[in-house]
Amino acid sequence: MVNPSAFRLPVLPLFRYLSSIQPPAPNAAPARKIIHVDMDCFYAAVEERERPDLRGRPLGVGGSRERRGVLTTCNYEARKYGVKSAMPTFMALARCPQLVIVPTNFDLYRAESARVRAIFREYTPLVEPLSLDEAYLDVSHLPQPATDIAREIRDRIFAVTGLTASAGIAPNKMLAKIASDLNKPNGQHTVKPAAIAAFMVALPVNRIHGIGEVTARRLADEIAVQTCGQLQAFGRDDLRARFGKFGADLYDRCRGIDSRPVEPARIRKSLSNENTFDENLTTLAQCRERLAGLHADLLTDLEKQERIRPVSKLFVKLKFADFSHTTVERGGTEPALPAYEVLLAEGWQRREEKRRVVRLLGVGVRFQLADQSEPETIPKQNSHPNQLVFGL
Ligand code: TTP
Ligand code: MG
Repeated sequence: MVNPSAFRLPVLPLFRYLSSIQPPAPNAAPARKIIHVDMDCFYAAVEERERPDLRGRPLGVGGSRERRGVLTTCNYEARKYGVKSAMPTFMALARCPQLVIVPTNFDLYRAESARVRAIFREYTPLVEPLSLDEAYLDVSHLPQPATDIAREIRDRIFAVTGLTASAGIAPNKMLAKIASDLNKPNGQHTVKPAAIAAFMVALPVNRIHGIGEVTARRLADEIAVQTCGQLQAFGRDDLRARFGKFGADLYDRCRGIDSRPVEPARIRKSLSNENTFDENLTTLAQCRERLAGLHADLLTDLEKQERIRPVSKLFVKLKFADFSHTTVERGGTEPALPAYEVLLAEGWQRREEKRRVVRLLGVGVRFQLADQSEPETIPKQNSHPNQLVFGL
């Protein structure tokens, strides 16, 4: 005989459960869909494509041993021997004597990078390049799952360039970038919103962008933290007290929270360095002396920020004591000091009266705009207030 009470619904627990389910807040922001694409051993892959005879052999791209060169990157064959980016070539050859070294060809890498970016823009205007071989894409507005979009983009890149790329797909930039490394080369990984908590628990803290060796060591030594899960035990104020403003960011990052928008690049058209002097400069000799210092800083900035952008023009700017100013500009690809001295002398001639002493000097370069299809202004970030949460 079956006991009828065995079939009774557990009404009260069910009621409690149902009333505990919160309807979505009407203004809750929808989950974003961010893709981070990173080309595989980019420069080396381009070189390998150009020289099929090198395929399958360990390959490094960079300066030769004789010229005390350094590798920019190497292919995956070479990585098996412990060869790495930024390694001095002599050291790379010590680890892998059969390593083939080819010099860099930035024109070619730039051209390939432009073709890849053009593919990205077929999908979204919200493309934020991080370097020639890496970019974030915001595809929140597209109805397809971002995982499928990423696969399609990687297939398109391969069809157009013959190069492979890896991708990370997630609701924010930090997670997408971490994820793009997980199935490298020629793979992808998706972190769905529901999987973030579990994903973060075991993640080593040094995977968070901004945590370098020094911070990682401090976290280990000072608070015995190695994983994001362990870091979650610390309050925001505590982390801020220990690590400053970055500490507050850490509180969010170790939970997988990152609200930074994808910011399409504003293409820098020029780079310059100028200074207003405490005391006006009254002779050309004084100006030349100051020019040399400004020029040295310009070269440093160029090296750091725009190492591979081709220069098309050089200019010198002078502002006079009456606040009028003039710019002398010439076509040129080499920002060398003598060229700037010529421009300065010409600008100096433009003083109309002897009283017009110089209060500001500037030196700069204008860049060739290689990819004219690049947007020059930042398109407004789309918001999608009525959008449902689409699957990643
Ligand atoms: P990465 O994406 O860091 O490296 P990669 O594309 O060669 O390899 P991976 O498959 O791991 O992504 O850098 C992109 C390109 O930037 C790389 O091909 C060469 C260049 N680069 C340098 O010039 N110096 C460097 O120290 C690094 C790390 C890269
Ligand atoms: Mg890469």
